[in-house]
Amino acid sequence: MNPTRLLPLLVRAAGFAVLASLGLANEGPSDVKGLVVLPPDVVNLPVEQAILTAPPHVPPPITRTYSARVVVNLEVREVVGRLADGVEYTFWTYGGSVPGSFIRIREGDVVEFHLNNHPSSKLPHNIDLHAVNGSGGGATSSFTAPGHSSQFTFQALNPGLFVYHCATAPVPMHIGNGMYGLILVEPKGGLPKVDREYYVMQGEFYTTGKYGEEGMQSFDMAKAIDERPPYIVFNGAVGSLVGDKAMTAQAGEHVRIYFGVGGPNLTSSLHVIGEIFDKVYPEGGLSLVNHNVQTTLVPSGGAAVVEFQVNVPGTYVLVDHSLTRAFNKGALGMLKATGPENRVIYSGKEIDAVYLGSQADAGSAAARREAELKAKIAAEIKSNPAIASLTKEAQIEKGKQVYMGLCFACHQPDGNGLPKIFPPLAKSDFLLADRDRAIRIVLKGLVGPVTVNGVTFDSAMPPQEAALTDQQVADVLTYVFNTWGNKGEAFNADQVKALRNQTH
Ligand code: HEC
Ligand SMILES: [Cu+2]
Repeated sequence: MNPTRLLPLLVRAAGFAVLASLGLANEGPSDVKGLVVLPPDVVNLPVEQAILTAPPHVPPPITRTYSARVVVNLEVREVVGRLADGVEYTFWTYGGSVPGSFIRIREGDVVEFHLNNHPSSKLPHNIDLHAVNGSGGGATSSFTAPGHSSQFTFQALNPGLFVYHCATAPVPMHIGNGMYGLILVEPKGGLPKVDREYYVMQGEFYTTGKYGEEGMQSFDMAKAIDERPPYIVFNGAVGSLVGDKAMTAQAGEHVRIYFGVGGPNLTSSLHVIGEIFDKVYPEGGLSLVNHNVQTTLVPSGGAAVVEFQVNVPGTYVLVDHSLTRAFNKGALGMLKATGPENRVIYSGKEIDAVYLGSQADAGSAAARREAELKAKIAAEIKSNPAIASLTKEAQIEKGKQVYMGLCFACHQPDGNGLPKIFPPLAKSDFLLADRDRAIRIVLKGLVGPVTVNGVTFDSAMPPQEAALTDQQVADVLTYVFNTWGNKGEAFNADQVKALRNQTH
């Protein structure tokens, strides 16, 4: 070892001695064993500083063909950041990001690991790397008080993609606040070359508030114990991989994603909508390769490597295929591919023609007779106010069932919608102002900006005409117009029918 390297080590060792005598760091100094005397073949290894990257980036592939002593300097910081639009959270991080910095080493490397806990931290932290063969995966040697630094050394014996995480009590809380990341131990022969590599991890956040509830949120231990997280996200926040933060590729390129699950509790059914994984290295072991996989299961505290060639341009959506997690809790990311179309591999919509299906027989004699009778009954009911009010109540009940089966997922059971995504129906001035328009929205959907109670939404509601009968549309709107403080007349199926057949 050359003297310039030795000096800081000596200073650090002396520092430990001072700390020990002051009794400052809880578990650290009492456990300090002193620097290990490394055998000459290790001492003589070339020394490298590990390149660390924040997600979704991955350090460059390792090109050397020999072992090295790799120095990793990882800093723990407690930082306030965005969990969702308008929602803030104090994340506990490795390197300032969730997941923490990506570490890339090679099988056989000897890693000199420094865990530095920033002086502004409120708590001690440590690190358990699943790539370590040894007590606690490093946790017992890395317990570090705020403003302190710990060092331990390990040799990377097993190649693979491994999770690391904090193992300080209460462990689920430290992980639940974002303390996890990935370390890749490349096999000696390296990994096959690809065009792009990305780093994505899934984790849950157990906030005291509901999904989307604005303001600063804190960790809710009771929800964590029940495994009821309001948020399940990729890379530490809702929308961390969408819009201009989406992953990118060119059509024809091979993409590799290093995917891990920090948890602390839930497993992930990883799927990319519109792609098939040409290769999966299941469970992060890099020796076994599975081919042509649609969805791969990644356990909590586990990882997988997935690869696919992006064949045609488009937006590919990365989800946990337990889909309410994706569409209601945040576990959704995107990969945008540009480049020339290949209409043989994927044609796009080729034809849109009218298809009547069973409605085509609606003109048969029996159906006509039934319709006449229904019209008679309806006329009868209309002329009898007592029956009319009873039918309205029945309609509200039936409408509630339709609402709870369909609309609630977006507009929420309390009719208040979700900030910025789904407009409210409760006391919506826009809804109540125009009954025909309300029918048309349910039938035909709605796109583009819409202002409800002074707030503008610019999203898309899918048309429901294929899913609902005229009567169901009338019922659900009667429910919506007579719930959550809304007041209005009942709707009837004829009004809906008239608008359904209108092409505008
Ligand atoms: C997949 C999510 C989704 C579902 C399901 C859905 N909507 Fe919507 N709805 C939206 C979105 C998004 C908008 C705003 C569209 C825009 O910005 O142009 C909207 C707008 C509306 C509006 C106009 C704006 C307002 O708040 O007054 C009405 C009325 C409405 N929806 C009623 C319904 C009813 C009734 C159902 C069930 C039959 C339903 N929606 C099902 C997403 C949904
Ligand atoms: Cu911690």
